[in-house]
Amino acid sequence: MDAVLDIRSNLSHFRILILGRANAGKTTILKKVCNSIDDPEIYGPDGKEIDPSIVKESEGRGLHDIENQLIFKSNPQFIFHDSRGFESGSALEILRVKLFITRRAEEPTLAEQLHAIWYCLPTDTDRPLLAADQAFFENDANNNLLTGGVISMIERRKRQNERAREMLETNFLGPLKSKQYPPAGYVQLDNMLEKTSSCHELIETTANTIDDKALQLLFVSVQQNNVNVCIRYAIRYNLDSDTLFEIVEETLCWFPHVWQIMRKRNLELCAKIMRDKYPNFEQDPASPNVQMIMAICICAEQGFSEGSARSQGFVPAFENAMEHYAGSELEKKVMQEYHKSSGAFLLKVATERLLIPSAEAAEH
Ligand SMILES: Nc1nc2c(ncn2[C@@H]2O[C@H](COP(=O)(O)OP(=O)(O)O)[C@@H](O)[C@H]2O)c(=O)[nH]1
Ligand SMILES: [Mg+2]
Repeated sequence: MDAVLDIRSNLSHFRILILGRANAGKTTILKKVCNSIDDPEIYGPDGKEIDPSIVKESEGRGLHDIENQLIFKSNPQFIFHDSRGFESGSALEILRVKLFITRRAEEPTLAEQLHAIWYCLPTDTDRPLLAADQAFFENDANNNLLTGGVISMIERRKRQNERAREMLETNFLGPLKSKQYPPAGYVQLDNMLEKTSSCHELIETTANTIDDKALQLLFVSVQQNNVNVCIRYAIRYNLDSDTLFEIVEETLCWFPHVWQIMRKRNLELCAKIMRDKYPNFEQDPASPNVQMIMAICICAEQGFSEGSARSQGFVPAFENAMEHYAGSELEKKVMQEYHKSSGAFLLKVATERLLIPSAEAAEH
């Protein structure tokens, strides 16, 4: 894990190419992923910021520069490249995307490579897949992406009735699954314009389809949308950790707000807090790691959406949360559930948020 943490430490951004026809809902999805109501800032390939009015003008003329990097202020750790894909079927457009993907795959540093592709297809249409869309999934340049790259297909707008589902299977999923390089994951999105809609599934599916652990860690600890995915990965990779320090490190590293303070000293402080609360854990080789992992996850979760427990405030908030959690009724319930059915329990924990009173509320 140390090597994975080192690689992750040297990466500041997760880079995604989002492809899809004009009005497929790309920008709307990206805003949701980054919890932003504002448009992204645009940077050229040289990293220099570009005046959005210039971009708007060229977009108006149908030009869309895949090389530009889109960054949202609300989550600057994602870099997006946006392309209208193969809408016009124009050979030039297709070539541009292919070249971009190939060139990015050849970049010597992981930071400059593409880490995922989101391919958007609005399926609220009776038009079948375009030949150009199909050709994309035959292209081995996409597969060269594999430094952990993924190709996910996102379908905007849920189709509810039986006939709609049939059409989806016949017109879209069926043909794509039979391609040489079918999408690694597939997500059907709700109406993204609704306040209650979420992109949790997109985050979850993307994380699951990344096969490089350092990139997986990067993605999970950069996204700030789905805390369950952090918990799930913290558990998945941690059940056979040996020492309390290792458990603390390998659990906390999946949480975006904790990543900012992933320094040895802070981790040692957290491990000390745990040692004080669970003095017998390290003495007893039969102690289940899961009790520690759960305690850490539940206490770390607090800060995920609360500014107060971020950065410098994390360790005190963690201590406060642990004060309330260790030995509490909630912990008993968590462990009872675990002993009843460990596999199902882990899934339950990861899908239901087990909250304890927030550190702030507890002070009043
Ligand atoms: N009904 C509905 N409209 C959407 C949805 N997502 C985006 N839109 C609308 O579709 C239009 C195009 O969306 P946009 O995100 O700009 O698409 P882009 O061209 O692919 O970036 C906008 O008017 C959005 O408000 C959705 O899930 N449902
Ligand atoms: Mg757009």
